[in-house]
Amino acid sequence: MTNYYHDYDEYKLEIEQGIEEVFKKAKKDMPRELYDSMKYSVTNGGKRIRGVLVLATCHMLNVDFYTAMDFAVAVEMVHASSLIHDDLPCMDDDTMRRGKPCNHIVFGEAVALYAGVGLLNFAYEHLLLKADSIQYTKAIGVLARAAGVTGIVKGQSMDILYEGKEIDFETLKTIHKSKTGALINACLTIPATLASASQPTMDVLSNFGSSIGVAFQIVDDVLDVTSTSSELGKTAGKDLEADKLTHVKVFGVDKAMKMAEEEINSAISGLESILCDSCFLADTAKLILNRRN
Ligand code: GRG
Repeated sequence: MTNYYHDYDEYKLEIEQGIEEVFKKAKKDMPRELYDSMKYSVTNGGKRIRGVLVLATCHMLNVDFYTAMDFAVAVEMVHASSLIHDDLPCMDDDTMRRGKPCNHIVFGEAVALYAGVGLLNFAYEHLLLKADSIQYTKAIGVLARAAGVTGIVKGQSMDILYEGKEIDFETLKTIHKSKTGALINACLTIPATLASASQPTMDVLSNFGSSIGVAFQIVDDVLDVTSTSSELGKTAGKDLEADKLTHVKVFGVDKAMKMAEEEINSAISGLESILCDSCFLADTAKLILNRRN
């Protein structure tokens, strides 16, 4: 795993440099406060696991590095935009994210709302202005679908609509699959689309993405009750306080972790059938299971 952590940190650094470059170019065209607010949320830390998955999968499938970077940066912008909106008083109503005050605490609710919308649109603008092939354009569609009304927006709206109501476990799984899993899944299928991968490879990567997406959310539920706010960088115990239906509420911590482990094992074993060096992806799956924040 030593090489793995080194490679992960290299990818992370590249993404952070990529974000800085994109923002440097855009600075003169935006109102100062909007720029500061957008940049605050996309550069204020985070594990960059989505961007890293995009870069590593593109590398594995021999996708050109600059194209991979365009998408890694865009995916992190979409993710940051969803976090800004998730923390708003009308949503999760949080005050802390990545160990720092949430966007709306620093810039106010109205600016945070613009920053979230701005980042989302900026991500697509950044990609669409460079789209020079069918694969590139299709991959933008994959991202838009993951972020949109059958992906993150679907999951979050169901989450809000069903708050305080009795829901069954299947509905919970749909919420998680959409809210958290869709973007993680896209981090695997975007590279496969860019590489015009064969259908079997696309399926393996998509299944891998779905399984690690489910595991990611289960571990998130577990960490909400087992970690402290300072470890998490956000308020711990929020699900319990809101009496939210989670894997932990239904199954308890141990069984929930066992379920996450099963998803990770299934994700890793699925990789065996593709003819590429997928060690990095397998190690990332293990990282998701063992993460502490
Ligand atoms: C603007 C696309 C868009 C959607 C708005 C508010 C909302 C609708 C969706 C919220 C989606 C959301 C935040 C789901 C939770 C996903 C999740 C577990 C996030 C935490 O990801 P980490 O741990 O965070 O990778 P870091 O900070 O490391 O990047």
